[in-house]
Amino acid sequence: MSEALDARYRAEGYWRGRTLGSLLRDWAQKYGMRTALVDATTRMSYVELSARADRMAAGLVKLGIQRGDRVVVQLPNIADFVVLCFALFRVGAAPVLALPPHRLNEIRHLCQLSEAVAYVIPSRHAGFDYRSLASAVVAEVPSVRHVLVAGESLSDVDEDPVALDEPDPSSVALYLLSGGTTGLPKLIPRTHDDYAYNFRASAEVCELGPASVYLAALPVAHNFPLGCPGVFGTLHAGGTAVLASSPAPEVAFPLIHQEKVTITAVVPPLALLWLDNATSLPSLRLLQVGGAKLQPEVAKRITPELGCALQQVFGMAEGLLNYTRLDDPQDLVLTTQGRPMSPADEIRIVDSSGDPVAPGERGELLTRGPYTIRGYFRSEQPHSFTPDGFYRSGDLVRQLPSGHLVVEGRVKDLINRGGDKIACDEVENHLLGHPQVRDVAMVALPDRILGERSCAVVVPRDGAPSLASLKKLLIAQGLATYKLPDQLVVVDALPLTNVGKVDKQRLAAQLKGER
Ligand code: J2J
Repeated sequence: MSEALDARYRAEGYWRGRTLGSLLRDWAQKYGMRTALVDATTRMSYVELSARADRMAAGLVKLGIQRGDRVVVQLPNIADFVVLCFALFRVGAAPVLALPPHRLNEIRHLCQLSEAVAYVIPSRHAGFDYRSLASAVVAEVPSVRHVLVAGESLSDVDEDPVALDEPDPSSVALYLLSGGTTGLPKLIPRTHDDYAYNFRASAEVCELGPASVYLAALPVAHNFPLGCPGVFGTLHAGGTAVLASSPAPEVAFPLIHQEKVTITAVVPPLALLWLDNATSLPSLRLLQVGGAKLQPEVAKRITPELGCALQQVFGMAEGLLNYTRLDDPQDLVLTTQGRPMSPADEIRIVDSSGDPVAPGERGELLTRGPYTIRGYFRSEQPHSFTPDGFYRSGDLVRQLPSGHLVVEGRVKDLINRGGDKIACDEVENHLLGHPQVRDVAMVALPDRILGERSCAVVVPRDGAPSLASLKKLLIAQGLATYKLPDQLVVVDALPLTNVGKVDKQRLAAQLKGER
């Protein structure tokens, strides 16, 4: 079954048998001294980027990092992130792309699960000391032999290039993190073949070319700014990728002006923030918005107030990408989350028994295709995939006759806090350790800016806990900052379904009045 699909993806040219490291060699040949990458301190041509990746690859090999190894990378938007990724691709070792807000709880898990041999960090970023986090990780995870600090020890990973065997293009190039439905983040193995197609086809949909300047405003470790088309798609097209240290208007807007940025990607709360601080951004042609549902009222403001076209993007690190197209009628751009990127994407929309819904009806989106995974790394997830290899997205959608999808909700127990995904059960498990928490349910409440904010609904024991004490506990447990509840509601009991599980739908409805 899956072999037949693989053969089809190769025969039809989706998978071209090239490694990401060798693609950078092609780009260096083709685009030479054009500017590939810009960050706060560096401007690098394609030739220089490729040369630096070779030197870092040689340095990694000297450290003993080998093909098949995994390295947890937790870097902000700096040029070294990109150099390191390509260095690892050339070695055939895979980066595991952690996000900057992750803390001990997540990083320990990622290092243990991936048996990472190295962990790469900034010294400090956004007021947080990553060195002390790294010390705690090293103390707990024996596989981690090296901690490399950007701007410090990572700069010493620099040797004269050595000849390296090409990795297998069907092997894993990188691991993205799952927004997850349960527990800690799962690792999403993306191969050279599939990820190359992901960013190549995305670049085509967004009509990128050598004149394109892409601003990575979101954390570049995320699939959206990395490969949809993101930094990698921009490099494929011969454009320039600019890395912003923050998406705040006071950082991003001057960069858009100075670098004549033509395209960037944001989550809906950032789109709102940019709109509320709007100035003229004459170079900007396209604003991609995705990661969470964009309300039509906000969508409508983008072109008049920012002067650029809007593209809605409904993507997932597991694969499937839906884009509104640049020539789509305006009502589809404003009110849908786009249609699948690839002619080889297969989608099914099913009811709770797994049967296809009638056309236009709402159901869960299942998908299979040339850049969608068929399983997580080392994780038994029988519920995440169908026997014939479709990924169950957990998203409730309906499809219009044009093929465009409208996201209408979800079946997964997750809070989408302005694009940051919070698996409820993970937070609930930690909160159950609080002495004043008898029972707890995390639910999403509507929020004007975030779309959804997180609410801990607590059945107390020995007097009600404070929100501050819940947050303190989660910080002490090392949870990522975005997982802390925004709000606390104390109740006598949680509503249950007839199988005895917490009825979150009813709970959310009961809390509708909460502000
Ligand atoms: C509603 N929900 C959306 C949208 C994602 C591009 C863009 C986003 C992601 C991403 C990505 C949504 N409207 N426009 O990887 O390459 C929710 C869905 C989906 C989940 C995936 C990309 N866009 N979502 O957000 O892996 O619930 O990827 O299943 O972080 O985000 O989350 P994630």
